[in-house]
Amino acid sequence: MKSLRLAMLAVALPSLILMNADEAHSADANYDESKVPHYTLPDPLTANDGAKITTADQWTHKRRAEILKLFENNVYGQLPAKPAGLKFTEDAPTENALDGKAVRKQIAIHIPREDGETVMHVLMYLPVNSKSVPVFVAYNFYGNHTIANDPGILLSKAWMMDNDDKGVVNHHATEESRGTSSSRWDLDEILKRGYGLVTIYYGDIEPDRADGWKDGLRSRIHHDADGKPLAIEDWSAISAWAWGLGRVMDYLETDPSVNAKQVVVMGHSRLGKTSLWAGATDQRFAIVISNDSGCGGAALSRRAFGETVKRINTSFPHWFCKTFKNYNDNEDACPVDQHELIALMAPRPVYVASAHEDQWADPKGEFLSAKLAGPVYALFGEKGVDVDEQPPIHTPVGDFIRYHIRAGKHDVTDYDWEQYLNFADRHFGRHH
Ligand code: GTR
Repeated sequence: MKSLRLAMLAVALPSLILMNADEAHSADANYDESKVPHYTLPDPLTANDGAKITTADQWTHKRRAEILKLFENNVYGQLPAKPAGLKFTEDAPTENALDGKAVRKQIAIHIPREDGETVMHVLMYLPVNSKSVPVFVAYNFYGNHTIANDPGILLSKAWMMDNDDKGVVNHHATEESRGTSSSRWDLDEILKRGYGLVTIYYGDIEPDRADGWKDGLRSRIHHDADGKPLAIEDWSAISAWAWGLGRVMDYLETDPSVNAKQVVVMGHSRLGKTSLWAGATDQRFAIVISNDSGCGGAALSRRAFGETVKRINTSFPHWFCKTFKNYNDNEDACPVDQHELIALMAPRPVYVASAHEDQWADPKGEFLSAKLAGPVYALFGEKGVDVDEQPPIHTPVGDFIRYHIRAGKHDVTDYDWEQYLNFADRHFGRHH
């Protein structure tokens, strides 16, 4: 009896012990390339009716919409229409900031709902005397006040994940939070190169937790873009966040200091998944950047390397739509894979970046997605990733689709920003 109890305890124990993130990651993830299953990817250039897509026109007018629908129905869910009655107000007076290197603007985007409004608090740093400058738009993880050591940034009042390192106490930011994410935002370089940075806390749209929809926008908008009823699980947190980026774009189109035709949407990790989905659903974004976006982002789901569909749906049931759960341990059944998400950017420039120590995000799967979107870009006469093998670290490859893997961990570094700025310069015809 005693030994039976002990045996039962031993079985139960692993789930009782609190694992740190890396241990939790390795517990049920494959990191062995030889164990990647054999898979066949869906072909972006075969239409639902079996017809071959051979021209840019067929892609634009037929196939693109099919793939977009497949992603809506199977991965991220639907999006509502742009709401009527959006309002933009100043959250704080526009001032010089960062020792005179920038102008700081703080704008509130008021999104009307049936029961009031959702407000997105936008922080912008623009080069001094900006007129029609290109900008990077990116969500941040812990509030605008974390991205720079600037006491003029309004402290976010929104709910956020507890995090000692970020000075978050009882799910709210404190003064200690200021500047705690500044290493991820190479502001000096961005401004020096003549770009603005526009950033928003993603939790303004929906708190990032399984029941965050209750407090977020998703439970307050009840119709999709076609006017059909929209249930909570018919869309997703990622769709809601992506849709929010569209509202930021709506604002940017009204701001003469910004060139709305040169807006780059960028995101890291879960927010990289979000920037890809925003770029796919809103073609006003001129360039799309995925930094270490991994599973449900740039990485091919069918490789099941590192984080898998089952794992992500279990840890983050709110990120994707209801149907995506059908592909737990069943990736082949999904009618799309993530190379087709990259293809939805065509012919706009898209950048996929990986980090060498970020095997959880499957750098090789991210590379393959970037590469395999190439045939769609070829229809437009644009080159994608023109090498067959994943390049060594610090060797960006590709033209309209670009890819790099850098040394180091899951993060955003100055190296990443330097590549993104070079990429934007080249495609916007700017020289440095
Ligand atoms: C991890 C998750 C990844 C990635 C990451 C992040 O826990 O498994 O898919 O999104 O979080 O957003 O930092």
